Amino acid sequence: MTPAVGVVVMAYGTPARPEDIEGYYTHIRRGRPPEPEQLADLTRRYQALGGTSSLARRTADQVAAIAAALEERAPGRFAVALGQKHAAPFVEDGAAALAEQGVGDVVGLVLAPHFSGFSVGVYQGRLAEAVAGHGGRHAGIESWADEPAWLDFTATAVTDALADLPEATKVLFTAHSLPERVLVEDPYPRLLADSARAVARRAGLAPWAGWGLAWQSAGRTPEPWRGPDILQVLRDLADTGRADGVLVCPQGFVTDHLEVGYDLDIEARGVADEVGLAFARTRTVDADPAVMGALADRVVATADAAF
Ligand code: FEC
Repeated sequence: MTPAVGVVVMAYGTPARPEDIEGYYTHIRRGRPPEPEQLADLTRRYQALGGTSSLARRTADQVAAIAAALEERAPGRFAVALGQKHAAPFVEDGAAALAEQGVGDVVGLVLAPHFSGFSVGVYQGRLAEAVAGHGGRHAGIESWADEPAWLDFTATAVTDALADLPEATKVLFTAHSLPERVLVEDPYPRLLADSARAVARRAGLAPWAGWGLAWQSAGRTPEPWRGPDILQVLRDLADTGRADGVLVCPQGFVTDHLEVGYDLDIEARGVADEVGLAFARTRTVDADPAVMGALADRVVATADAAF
């Protein structure tokens, strides 16, 4: 029996081997190869994680967990494929794999909670075009940052981590920065503020004194990127003398990868050490069964409404 509905679970992608870093970086730069210094800098960051990122394995675990949850909810109804933004299998490969199985109706789910036209919008746009090219229909899940299971998971991660930190610890919710020019009328900053507020409320954090928002991993381009950057926030916080520690909650990411394992665990921790703040960051969701199950529920609801 052919499954009735396809699901392309979409993720960023990572170089499989160190020798793939240049091609990957070129893809991120829309076909422009990086300068030698840029390539050396990125290679150095991957080396700090052991040569490559664990993102591929972690994404595979998430896809398997979502597929298993869908099978439990509706045996035989869904066929699941992986589609990545910057590494094979690409979003278009995921759509093609489903078309080959004869599946025409496709739900797109991005493994990033908050919608931005520049991130989730691009994934869904590419998938919609690919599915249409195979004569199928596409329905995209835009944002799942209000998902109670994910908010609960994140709040518990915050309270667990706070238990080992000084009483005067500030929680900083971070997400990937984007260029200011793409944020005009984009819901991304509002969605991030909303989910941070919801997590803070669940975790019982004091309004504003106990938590704040920061941005991370801004691109290395001259144009303005949304701030304040986490590294600056750490320095400013230390200057005020109002906190003894900081807990970073990378709410914009669902797993440990370069932007978490390097930009936070190495770079931000280094700045915190330098300015004398205790530092920790919350665990990421990875393949947490409750959250993966909730995402499967969203897929089912989207398919029921669209097809
Ligand atoms: O672990 C890994 O190997 C990959 C980690 C990784 C994730 C990720 C997520 C997001 N990015 C977003 C936006 C941008 C914009 C640019 C950009 C550039 C890079 C580079 C690397 C990289 N990103 Fe990424 N991103 C990850 C990795 N990202 C490597 C290139 C070198 C560097 O700047 O460090 C700038 C592109 C341009 O030049 O136009 C913009 C956003 C997310 C979160 C949503 C998502 O996961 O899709 C937004 C993971």
